[in-house]
Amino acid sequence: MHTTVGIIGGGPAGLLLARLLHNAGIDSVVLERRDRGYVERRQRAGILEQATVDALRAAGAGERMDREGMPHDGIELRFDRRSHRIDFPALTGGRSVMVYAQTEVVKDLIALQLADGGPLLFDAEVRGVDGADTDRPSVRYVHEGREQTLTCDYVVGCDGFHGVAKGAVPESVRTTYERVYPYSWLGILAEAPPVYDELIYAHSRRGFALATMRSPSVSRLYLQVPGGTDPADWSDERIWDELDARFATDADPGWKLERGPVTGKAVLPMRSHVTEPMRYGRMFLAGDAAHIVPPTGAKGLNLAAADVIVLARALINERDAGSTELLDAYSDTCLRRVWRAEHFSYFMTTMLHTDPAQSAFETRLQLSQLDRVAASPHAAAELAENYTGLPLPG
Ligand code: RFL
Ligand code: PHB
Repeated sequence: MHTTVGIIGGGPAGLLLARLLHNAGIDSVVLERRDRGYVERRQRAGILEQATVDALRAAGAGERMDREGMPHDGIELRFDRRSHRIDFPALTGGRSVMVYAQTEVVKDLIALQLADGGPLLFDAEVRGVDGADTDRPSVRYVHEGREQTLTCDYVVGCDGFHGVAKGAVPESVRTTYERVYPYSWLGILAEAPPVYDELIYAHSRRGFALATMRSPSVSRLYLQVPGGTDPADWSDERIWDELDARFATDADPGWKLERGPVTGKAVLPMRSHVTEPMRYGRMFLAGDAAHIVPPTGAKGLNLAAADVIVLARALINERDAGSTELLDAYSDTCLRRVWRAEHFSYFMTTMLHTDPAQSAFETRLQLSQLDRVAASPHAAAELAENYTGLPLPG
């Protein structure tokens, strides 16, 4: 089989790239290791930046998002038993975000691709990329029990942090930057209406907590826990009690989360990681395959979308104008945004979590930083601009 763009991975990056290329009349094949049900149910991110929302709409994938997504104009910060709201549109000249889960974005993109797009193969595990630095790269994969080869004009590794594409870049040209945090998140999904219509990020001596949502009747909640925590050690009651303790605020002393059946529970490690460059010959890396951020800044999914928007434009430009200028600039263009998001995610994470080894001095610095965000419109605007996301280049 031959295609113009061979896409490894059917997560948000691979699926959105396939859609953007299809809309421009460029053919692609998406190879996804897992089955459709698994990919559609995998609980992950929930916040779409303005630019991601705009891009999904422009790609013709925004219809259900506009019907069911929940536009949010701010977040609440809780610290030192106080509450402070960050008003996004007021601080950023009108920008906001949309709460619409990654599972739903993925379902919408899969449905479109299967309806009228190029091949999207599930249960197709890629084993390796050959000849990435030649004119005719190829992808080796196993599908229906047989090893097969897809030859391509370009290969795009959208295969996430544990994918194989990165491994096709020789060590001698690859640099990685990494930080692993000494804590994890315990995330739950609960059949309980969110008590409040915005997200709440809480800093407390007991550790970080986040209240977010999936719909008007389903809450998503996170607690900072020690790395290596077994979710089985946390009974539902212990989780709810701990969440209430971390969100406690003197602004509303009787405030409690509404409880309901817990339908999912998982521990997520926290990591920052960047692989540079994001291109080797005719192979490009996009999304988590090239970079990971801790989820405190809600940037992972949005960075994945931004990468493939930049890449689709570059591939279309190469076809239409015969110029590789944008493809040549791809890695640098993306990495500028990636490093901004890396910094913001690190900033949010270290400001809001309690490192088990941190001193009382460091706790006072965190509270001072939170106080600054609450007191200064300049500091709040810096947070709001990063959270709602910078405009895409060009
Ligand atoms: P994905 O979504 O990981 O998709 C990669 C896809 O590639 C497939 N794959 C392969 N396919 C074929 N052959 C192979 N050899 C393959 N190896 C892998 C995988 O099955 C998968 O379908 O990457 P993508 O598209 O770059 O999208 C990035 C986002 O998914 C990610 O940044 C965010 O979800 C990060 N993230 C979160 N971000 C947030 O902002 N808020 C969150 O609450 C949040 N929770 C999470 C997360 C990431 C998690 N991971 C990756 C462990 C929770 C988890 C568990
Ligand atoms: C989520 O809705 O799962 C979510 C929202 C914001 C974050 C992380 C996760 O910072």
